[in-house]
Amino acid sequence: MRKYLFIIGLFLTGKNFGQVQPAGNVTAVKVKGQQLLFTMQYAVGEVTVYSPTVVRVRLGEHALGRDFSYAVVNGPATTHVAVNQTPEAVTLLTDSLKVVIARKPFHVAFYTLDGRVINEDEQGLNTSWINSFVTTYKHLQEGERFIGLGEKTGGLNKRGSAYTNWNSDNFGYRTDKDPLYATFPFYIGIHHGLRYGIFLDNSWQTDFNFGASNNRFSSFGAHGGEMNYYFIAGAHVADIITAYTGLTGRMKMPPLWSLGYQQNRYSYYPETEVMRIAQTLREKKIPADGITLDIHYMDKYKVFTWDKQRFPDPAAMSAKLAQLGIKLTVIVDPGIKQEEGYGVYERGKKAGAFIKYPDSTDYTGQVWPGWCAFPDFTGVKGRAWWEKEISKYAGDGISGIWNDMNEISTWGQKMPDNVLFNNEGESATHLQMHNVYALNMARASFEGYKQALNRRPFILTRSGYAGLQRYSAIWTGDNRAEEDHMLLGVRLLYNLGLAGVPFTGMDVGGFTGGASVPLYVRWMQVGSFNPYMRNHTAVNTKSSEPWSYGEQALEIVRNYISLRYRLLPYAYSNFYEATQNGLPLMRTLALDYTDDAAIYRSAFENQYMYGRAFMVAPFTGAEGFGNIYFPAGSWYDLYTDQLIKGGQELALPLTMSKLPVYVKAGSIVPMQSLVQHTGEKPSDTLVLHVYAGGSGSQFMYYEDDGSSYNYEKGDYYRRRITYDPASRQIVLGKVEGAYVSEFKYTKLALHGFGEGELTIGGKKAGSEMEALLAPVSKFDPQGEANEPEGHTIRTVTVSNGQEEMILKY
Ligand code: NBV
Repeated sequence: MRKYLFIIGLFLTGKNFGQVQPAGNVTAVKVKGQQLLFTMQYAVGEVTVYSPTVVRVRLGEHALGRDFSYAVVNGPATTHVAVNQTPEAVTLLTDSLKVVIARKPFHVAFYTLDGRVINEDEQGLNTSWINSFVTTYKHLQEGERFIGLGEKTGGLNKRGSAYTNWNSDNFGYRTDKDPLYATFPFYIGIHHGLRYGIFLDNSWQTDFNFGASNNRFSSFGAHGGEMNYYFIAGAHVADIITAYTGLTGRMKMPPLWSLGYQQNRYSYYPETEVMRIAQTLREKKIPADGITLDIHYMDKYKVFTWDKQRFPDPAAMSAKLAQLGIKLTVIVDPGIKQEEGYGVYERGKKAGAFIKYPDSTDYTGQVWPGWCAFPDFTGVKGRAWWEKEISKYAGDGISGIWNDMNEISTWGQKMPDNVLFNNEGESATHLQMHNVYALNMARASFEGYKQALNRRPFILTRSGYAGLQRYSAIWTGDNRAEEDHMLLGVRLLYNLGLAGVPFTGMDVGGFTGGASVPLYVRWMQVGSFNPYMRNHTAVNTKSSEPWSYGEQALEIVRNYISLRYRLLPYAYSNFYEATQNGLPLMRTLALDYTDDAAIYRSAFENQYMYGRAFMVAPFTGAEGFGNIYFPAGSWYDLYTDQLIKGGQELALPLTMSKLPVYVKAGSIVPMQSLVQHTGEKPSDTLVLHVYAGGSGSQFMYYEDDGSSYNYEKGDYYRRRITYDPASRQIVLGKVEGAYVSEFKYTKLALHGFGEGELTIGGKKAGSEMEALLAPVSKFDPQGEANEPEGHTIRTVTVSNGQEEMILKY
């Protein structure tokens, strides 16, 4: 029937259905190695195999343009592809996929090698254009779920929702707001035990529809440019993220200090106030590594200047803070005040660094400093000028750059469509460049500041686009100090993780408004299990430093930030993993328990994994009980070691002093002694917690100097730790890399291993019994109930050598 309608449509309109223009039938196919070139009645296209699991589909209505992307940095790898042509279809066979491209009309379907449909165009709709808008429609599979899409509100499962990507400033946004600040046009579909990713690499406004219109199709499209998507197959969600970051790149090792606690407010000034905050952190024994200066540090909000009344000698202040182990991050905005005599502006003007109207006058918009010009980060000239200007902060002792307002946000003015951007030499309008502006600002800040510092800079951005992880961490902007925001924040961060961005955070405590004491405490607890932890609040709000909510809150918050510091070896190793395979620290349960329906329920969708070992169940306030879902396997209560069987939901008592955190049986967790900042040396013993059970696990333990790029030349310390219950052994693998570990000893802390004989390297080993996990037993200041009496773990301490070491039990 549909076929007939199509033919009638063609007949009536010549070639299209009213205004809807399909690609039509394939009229010619050319095979070029791993690539197929298609000519269709009303379009042209390419289908390119990037790897056995990654296939790119590119379609243009008339011709294909320059093949350029700000997101994708790696091209196709040479791989084996068999092509088979029949009058009906062209089939591509890779080592993992079968791709069938039907000719009449052009229709793409992806299959497993045993013939199961993973994803296919919706028959009759396929890909079509309405003027310059292009959309691809995909058949909605029975029970299909959708996850990902980066910084998006809503639940874990996005089925039934539609989203738009257009980077937007969102002061105090609602928890259902769309779009937010950043664009990651990459999602993962899940059905019948299969999963796949689709990355629509198109910088124009893009729209995604996950069955929000009906039960027939999902769709994705753009307001201009080409249909240009990557289909990624994978047995596990993790494989898909790895393949996606294989295309868009991975983060580099962050400076170790940036994993510490960071204290913000809009704004700390003058210098005496900054010093007071730093000193109070130390006096109150709140471990911390950073303070951030918001816009009031500048002279009348002019970027790259200091208000000399408030901060007479920034370098001297940085040096004093360094003595206390505190690093400074400063905010920068893209708006450059148009003012004669302001060197930054004048040099930018001379360099031709600003975005312009077609008549070559600078585009101007009003923001903090008044009327401003805006750098063109999408071209070499603009970036080079910015990189040079930003380098001046190195002399002021600044360690981090915080990129704000880069959507671009101005005071209520709409940026006109006809503003032109360099676009790497091929001028393009605002409509095409809007969503990639911030990515390129982060890029210029990263590249400029990396060079200026000659060590790892900390870069933070509010807005961005796919590939951002190569340059920057991201935070989720101006949230509100409300319960739903804390929970939404968790989902935003794990969604960003699914989009290949591992270094993520939110304004812990809430930006607008003021949190209740219980919410504040909960938020700081959850924040301690976020990749990037900074407390921030707006101007004219209640103070939000850990001592602002009373003694009891202070004590609990101190405990959790301290725990974060003890877990630094675990977090740092997890960041290393992100540099290798793109996997995030903060993981939705859908990453490992993809087909378990319970994890998608609204009651449980905020639970997440922090690395492979910890499951965090966030609660917002003073509830006495909470429902927690335990996925397959077994789980240890972090505080009591009580073992809980997976595959069930439990109503458990909650106490304010403890965030529900569970350790997956079989996990390996390295910890260090408590330090007040990352510049302070921990004790010489690394404690390696191993939790009996499951099928065991592997953990790549990683160390380096925490600040330079020498690790790229082999100056790291890496050791694979394997716990294998089948052979009843724990193996500390041979050490790799030239770096010497900070730790002389490893103390194995064995949870749930019983009391049988232990041998190390074949020799009987003495072990000690410790009441609970030492640091954690002191963890609960109130010594509240539910700590089982007499619970013990066994510890064995070994000297760290270079060679493999086997512990048998
Ligand atoms: O620079 C001030 C704020 C900053 O504190 C906040 O974190 C950003 O998201 N900034 C927005 C400017 C606008 C605030 C209303």
